[in-house]
Amino acid sequence: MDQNQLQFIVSQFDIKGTVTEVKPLGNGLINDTFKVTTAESDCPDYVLQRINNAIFTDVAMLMRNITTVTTHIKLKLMENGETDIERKVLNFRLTKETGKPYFKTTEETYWRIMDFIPGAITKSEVNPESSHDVGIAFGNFQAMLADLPFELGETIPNFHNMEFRLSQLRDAVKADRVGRVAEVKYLIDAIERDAEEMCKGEQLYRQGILPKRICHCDTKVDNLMFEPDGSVLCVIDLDTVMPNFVFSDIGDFLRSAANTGREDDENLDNVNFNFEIFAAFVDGYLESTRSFLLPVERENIPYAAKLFPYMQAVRFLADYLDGDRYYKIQYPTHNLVRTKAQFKLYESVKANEAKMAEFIAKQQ
Ligand code: GN1
Ligand code: MG
Repeated sequence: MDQNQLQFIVSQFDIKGTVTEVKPLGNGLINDTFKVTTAESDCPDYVLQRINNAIFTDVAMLMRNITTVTTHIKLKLMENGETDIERKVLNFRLTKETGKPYFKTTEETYWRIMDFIPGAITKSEVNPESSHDVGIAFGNFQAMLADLPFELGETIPNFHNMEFRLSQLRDAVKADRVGRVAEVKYLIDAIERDAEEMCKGEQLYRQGILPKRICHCDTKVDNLMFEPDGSVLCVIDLDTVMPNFVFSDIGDFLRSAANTGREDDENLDNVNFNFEIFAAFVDGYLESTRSFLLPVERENIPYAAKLFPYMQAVRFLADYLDGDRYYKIQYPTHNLVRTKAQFKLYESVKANEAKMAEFIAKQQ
């Protein structure tokens, strides 16, 4: 995509200032993100994103969800007397012509623009102190959305449904599109051994014991903005905000934050569960969710911690077997390397299960 095309797209939106540059930003695996710089010091810079509409097929619904959520959060922050609200919730710009929060090009690509939060930073790691703050922040995020008076759509149906993710893997195994099944048989077997147990969330839901609440559903560390002093500002990447089990937000954060290695670490010795990060996060999360969290949700936090590396291993492996059509990859075995790293993390979390349960039982 060249500068002229990008600048043309930017010019469709109602923004202030003269655009001087549009350049790639961040490392998301799904959407393409750009930083839009403006010349004037009193005009904000912006973040331009191409929405991956192969994955998010209903862009109008997706943007309606996001607008509903950000408007509600803005209101809550105001009610709570917060200052600096424009740094604590994303602000989307509308198009000049249609007043919609997204622009569709003649080639049917979809774009949106939000204000860049000046001075804010992202991180790929957290320490126990910031993990505690993040626990509070995600708990608050769920608490603020607990009384949302509108229903949100599922932007990706069955997104964190473990039974569905396993069925996708089984389909990929059956189809064996690119002839990779034999090579990873041992991984498939290891996944299948724990499959029934890992579908506990769906089982509890069907029994009417476990509720769905509005969750972020992509709470990895990269999707948080921090002040340079380390305090948490807000969550970004709201495409997957939808009704789900609270496990989603707990589990996906720990999957990224409490991993001593990288999501795609080739050296599995680097990959282990960091209990200290877990403890700090859970302590913060329990503090800010006191008003609504049920015992069944609280008791299953260790399950949530296990579920997400397990689910991510299933998703990466399914994509590997499917010929790498979902996640962006940097080299041919990238999805396999990611699978192994996530499965190793899963095993390490599993080894900490009793310790996690004991910690939670002791919390106020
Ligand atoms: C994707 O878009 P990004 O990179 O924040 C994915 C998440 C995965 C994550 C793995 C819509 O998130 O579910 O956990 O990659 N998002 C979607 O890093 O599938
Ligand atoms: Mg992201």
